[in-house]
Amino acid sequence: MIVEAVADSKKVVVFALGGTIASTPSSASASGITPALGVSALLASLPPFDASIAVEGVDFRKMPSGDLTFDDLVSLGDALNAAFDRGAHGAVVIQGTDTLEETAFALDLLVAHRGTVAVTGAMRSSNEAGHDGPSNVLSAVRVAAAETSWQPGTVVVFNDEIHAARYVHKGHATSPATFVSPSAGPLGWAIEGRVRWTSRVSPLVGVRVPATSRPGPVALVRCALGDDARLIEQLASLGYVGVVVEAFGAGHVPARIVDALEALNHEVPVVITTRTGAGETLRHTYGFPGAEIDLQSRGLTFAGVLDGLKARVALTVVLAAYPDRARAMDAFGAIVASVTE
Ligand code: DAS
Repeated sequence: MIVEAVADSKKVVVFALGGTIASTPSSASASGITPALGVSALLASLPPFDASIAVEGVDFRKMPSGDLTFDDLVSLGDALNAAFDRGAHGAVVIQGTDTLEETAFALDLLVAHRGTVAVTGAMRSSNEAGHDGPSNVLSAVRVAAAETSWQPGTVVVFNDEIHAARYVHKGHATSPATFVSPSAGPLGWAIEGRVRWTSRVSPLVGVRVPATSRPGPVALVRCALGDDARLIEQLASLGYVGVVVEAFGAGHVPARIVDALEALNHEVPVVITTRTGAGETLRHTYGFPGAEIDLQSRGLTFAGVLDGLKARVALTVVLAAYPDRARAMDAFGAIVASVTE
């Protein structure tokens, strides 16, 4: 479906996946809203805008974002790469906000940086007062169409702000200002039809997952006061292909679980990140058992500035891309380095 096309226009391909933005009250017999609207309805809700932007819509999925899988994201990455091959200037992904920060980072890794991919959605559905869908989509289209002297890669455009996929976090259960970047702040904003960048991020190292590869399950475990090792000890036998541990502070775990983590790392890669939600893991400050120096000396991998969700996305993708563990972990290290640069 093509919404607008004028000579010399910039093509922006818009993929719709469902979410609150696409949700409407279901039948009289059921209660609550469910994803129902396709891309045509979402684009039809926009006011007339820049004639220089030609928008092409694709119905990709129609589901709550919690039902998306890594297989969906690999397919979406392939579809986005194909759209850029066909000459798209930029792309927009519209989906539910619940897993949007994970989708955005996965696409940042999976889509070759030839144009901006702007991911957006809404916190209020079209039957609610203050529906934020149309303004978010319009801003996302403008960000995707914007001329830049650098490659922003995948960004999240929400509530007028632009966030880097590597830093963005859904920080509120219901607020339209839910997306924040606690470590770095937004990259800029979109207002009055203008896109303003106030900072940049370095290009990410990309990953290509072969169509024949099915991403395996990676566990995400959070350390909590008084934890013992009983969960850690079960993870390999449960079939997980990798584990991400959200550790205390700058990358610390209770001394009593260190041996179990080291043993688990002999079975599958174990990545340590911080549960704090901002900042990065340390490398050479704390010397007690279970702190970063101890854990690194036992072979565990540190995620730097990637939070638990982002580290899990990166680990899932590299393990799907490279059957050889050493090669996969080299790729993981390269991603961490490119994010932390
Ligand atoms: N929480 C909803 C949303 O914000 C549902 C979802 O993520 O699909 O879109």
